[in-house]
Amino acid sequence: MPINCAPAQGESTLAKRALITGITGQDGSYLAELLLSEGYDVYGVVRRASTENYERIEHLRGQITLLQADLLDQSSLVQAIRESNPTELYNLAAQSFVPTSWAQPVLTAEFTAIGVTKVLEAMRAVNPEIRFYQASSSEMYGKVLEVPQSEDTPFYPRSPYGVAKVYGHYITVNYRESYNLHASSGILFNHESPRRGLEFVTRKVTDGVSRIKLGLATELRMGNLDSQRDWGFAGDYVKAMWLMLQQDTPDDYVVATGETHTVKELVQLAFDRVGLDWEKYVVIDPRFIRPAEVDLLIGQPAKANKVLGWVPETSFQTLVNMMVDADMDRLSARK
Ligand code: NDP
Ligand code: GDR
Repeated sequence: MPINCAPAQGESTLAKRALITGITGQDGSYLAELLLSEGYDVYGVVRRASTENYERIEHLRGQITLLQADLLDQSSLVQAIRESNPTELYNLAAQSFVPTSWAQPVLTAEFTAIGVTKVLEAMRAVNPEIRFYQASSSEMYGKVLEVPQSEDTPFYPRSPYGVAKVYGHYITVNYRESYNLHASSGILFNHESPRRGLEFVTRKVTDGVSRIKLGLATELRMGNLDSQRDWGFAGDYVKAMWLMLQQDTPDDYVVATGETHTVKELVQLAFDRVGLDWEKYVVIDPRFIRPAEVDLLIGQPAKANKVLGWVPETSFQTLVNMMVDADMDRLSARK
């Protein structure tokens, strides 16, 4: 049953309708905004919780329809697909935090790996003509076998999360080849925003810096400052997801900026933004060091540039400034 209904719209076979799993997450919220602006009827899968967790989509509540389902419950997925009758299905739901994948490896495999098969099977049962997007990840490259990483670089995942994403990627490729589905896999490198979860490194840093600046904290405890990531802005990256499903032919694409930065550079830039010296506040805490690290990620987005016409629009510096400013505003308002 729908939890809230968008204003009544004329039913038309031509209407573009999208179903998003993971709509309450960072990417789901930006994708919902994009699809609404493109004239779609937008539906989102939410899972039942004792308290609602719709902060990122609160501003869209009157314009989207939320349906209760869970990645692990096949019949609920079938029902959500039947009710929304989508032309496009974006599978963004996952257990997405890498450290949790060591603490909860089985759950991560069930959500992030098997969950993809459940969504694909549900989609096939209801309507195999639906165009499907799978949220694959640069974590699949792990201990990288090539620099930079492209669609042809072999995978070597370094966490239970990375392993689960490799499964999700290949089951998408396999269903495309086995059943001739319009199923595409976006191999997205790290992308961030003011809506990023607080446990991920960018948001942890921008939130931590803001707390220190405002006198709400005295230190920032961090893990490995040497790892390198190719960081972009989530608002730019959801456009690539949508573009993949507008192509005549389904395919796999790397989505990245083609630049890499260390965690230390991220920390420096964020502290610089509020005029503080990071070395006075950052403490290395072994609790945040991972059992196996992904040292260097840098993507080669040439195919997405060429075929999709997609280019990232937000620089690393702009991204960090945007996130620090948003956290400063949020925390100042609470003081
Ligand atoms: P988030 O962690 O912000 O969001 C994850 C979403 O999945 C939430 O809406 C969550 O719901 C939902 N979810 C989790 N488990 C289930 C379940 N069992 N049933 C239904 N829904 C569930 O992730 P992002 O938005 O950052 O990422 C989106 C996707 O892209 C994920 O698959 C992630 O692994 C992948 N990805 C992300 C990258 C990034 O840098 N952000 C890069 C590459 C890939 P709830 O709110 O209820 O917890
Ligand atoms: P990642 O993102 O593991 O790349 O996965 P995260 O921001 O958690 O870590 C990036 C790098 O920062 C180092 N690091 C720390 N990380 C966290 N979270 N907390 C710390 O205190 C800290 N100190 C240093 C990490 O060791 C790592 O090297 C993200 C997720 O969004 C995945 O879902 C997605 O698939 C990949 O990006 C692409």
